Amino acid sequence: MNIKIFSLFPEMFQGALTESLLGKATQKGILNFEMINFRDYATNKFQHVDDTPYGGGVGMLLMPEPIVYALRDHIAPEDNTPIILTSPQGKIFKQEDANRLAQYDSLAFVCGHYEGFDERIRDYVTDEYSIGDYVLTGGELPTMVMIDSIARLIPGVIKEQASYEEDSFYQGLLEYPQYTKPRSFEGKEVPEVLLSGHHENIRRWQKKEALRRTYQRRPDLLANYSLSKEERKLLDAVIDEELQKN
Ligand code: 4H4
Repeated sequence: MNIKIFSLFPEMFQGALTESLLGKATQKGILNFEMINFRDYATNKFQHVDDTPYGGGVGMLLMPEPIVYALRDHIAPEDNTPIILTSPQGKIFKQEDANRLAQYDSLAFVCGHYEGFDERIRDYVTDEYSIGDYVLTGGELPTMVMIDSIARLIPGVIKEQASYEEDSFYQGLLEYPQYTKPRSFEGKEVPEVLLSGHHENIRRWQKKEALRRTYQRRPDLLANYSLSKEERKLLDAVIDEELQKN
């Protein structure tokens, strides 16, 4: 996958895209990142890319020319590459969006910045996403977050493709509690069932505990989750147990 990133601060991506799994995937040729600084497309001699808002108001807005000219210079009109703008006004980015975007051969990200951008820029992008209901100083971190969640779905980026298929949000529930060595840590024991070697009992325990965790922490996910007969029975047992605790 080729990923073009349009940002005023390309050096911010050093590390996030060059280290660990994404760095290794780049070395293997699975991922390719292109950094484009749209300040290079500013139309004034001072290379300004933002200006004050018409109608007054505090802060500065990114002007349309630098971004639009940079997009036009790097993405052909007939290209079906998704052009993704990051901003607090975007659709909340979810796993299903990562799953969809991971299917493309190329993606482009426009990092919003300062206090916002000229509305006309929205006519030149295909998607607008927010990573959450809070305001950041720039769109670079949201772009890194989205790229990370998308790239890990591309074959060869993470070792075990199956591992993401068991991911929390990939299946619509939160992950069950996981344990590794030692068996006993400061008096805290690994659940016996996980040491039993009885795979069916382990599978059922993991499913029940995923339902419990989702019930406790994210009832909204449960509301959208289609329960199998077994899961319905396990969830009923979880609810009974939780009600008895309180
Ligand atoms: C844009 C800040 C608009 C404030 C920005 C406004 C996010 C986010 C983000 C830099 C940009 C901010 N981007 N998810 N959350 N004045 N980007 O906060 O319209 O409120 O993706 S404003």
